[in-house]
Amino acid sequence: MKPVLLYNAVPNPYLVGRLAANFEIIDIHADPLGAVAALGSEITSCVQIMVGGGELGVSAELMDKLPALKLIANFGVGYDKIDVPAAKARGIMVTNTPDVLSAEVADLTVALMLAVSRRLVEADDYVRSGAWEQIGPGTFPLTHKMSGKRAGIVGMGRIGREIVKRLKAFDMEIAFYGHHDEPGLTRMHSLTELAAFADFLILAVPGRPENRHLINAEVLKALGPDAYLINIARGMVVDEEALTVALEQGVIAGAALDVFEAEPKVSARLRALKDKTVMCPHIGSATVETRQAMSDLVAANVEACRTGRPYLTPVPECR
Ligand code: 8YV
Repeated sequence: MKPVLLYNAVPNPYLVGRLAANFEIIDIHADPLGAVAALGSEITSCVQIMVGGGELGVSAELMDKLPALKLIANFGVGYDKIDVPAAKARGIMVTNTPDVLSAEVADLTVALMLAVSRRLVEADDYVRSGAWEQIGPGTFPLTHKMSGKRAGIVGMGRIGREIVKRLKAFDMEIAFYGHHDEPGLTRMHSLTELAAFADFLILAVPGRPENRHLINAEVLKALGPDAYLINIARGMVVDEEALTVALEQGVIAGAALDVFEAEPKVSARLRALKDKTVMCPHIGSATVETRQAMSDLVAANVEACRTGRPYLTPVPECR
């Protein structure tokens, strides 16, 4: 059987099971370059396919060690850690998993908005710790309403549109910042304008270099002391130091974050802000159902490579 290299920690047992039917699976995620060097040229010279999740990528250096590489199949929609220009230059296809996870990530966005504005995590702790019983009924602080408020969405792609569908059910007034007009939605011309409008500023842009630190001290100031930042995109979109300062100083009301600049590392200062933040360990697409749909799409792209049929979901740069 031909080898498939997994460049990320086993992304999904179901996917690995599917791949194992046709390939020998070699997991190199712990030390990709070292592992490839240890494999020996009789194996590396016939590796055509690599599979991995969005957390770890594939460098040009790694691609150089695999002369027969044809496909890098990313288990996720975001492929910011893969050196796509290097892949293109070598004629290597990169595929991702768009669409199948958009609804899931939008669901988590709504959950985070409610969690941070209604302080659900603290409320849970209030009951669980016995504080409610000790201090008495009606003692948990009043929180803030989400329905009818204003949502500003940064990025209006597939996930942004799914978020819009859901927020309409909450009677929210919605505006966005993005490259193109969107029928029926107000498009703001600057991020600070969107931030000043929003009670909830939601990040749904890809982790491209031009999006690094889009959310900085100035944007956070414009967002203001009654508003929340929600990040389900990529950690690098936010200047996390500026966000930490803004939260510490009450420049914004709170933040709900599924992604972080140096994940899985999160600074102790940010973690300490329990009354202003809700945090998740990058779980936007992480349900059994959605991870299975993502796995099926990765497996279909791998199968296309194996059988020479057209790829299902090449990333835009490789189309
Ligand atoms: C995953 C993601 O966490 O799709 C993405 O861009 O960030 C996620 O779905 C990741 O790719 C799974 O390893």
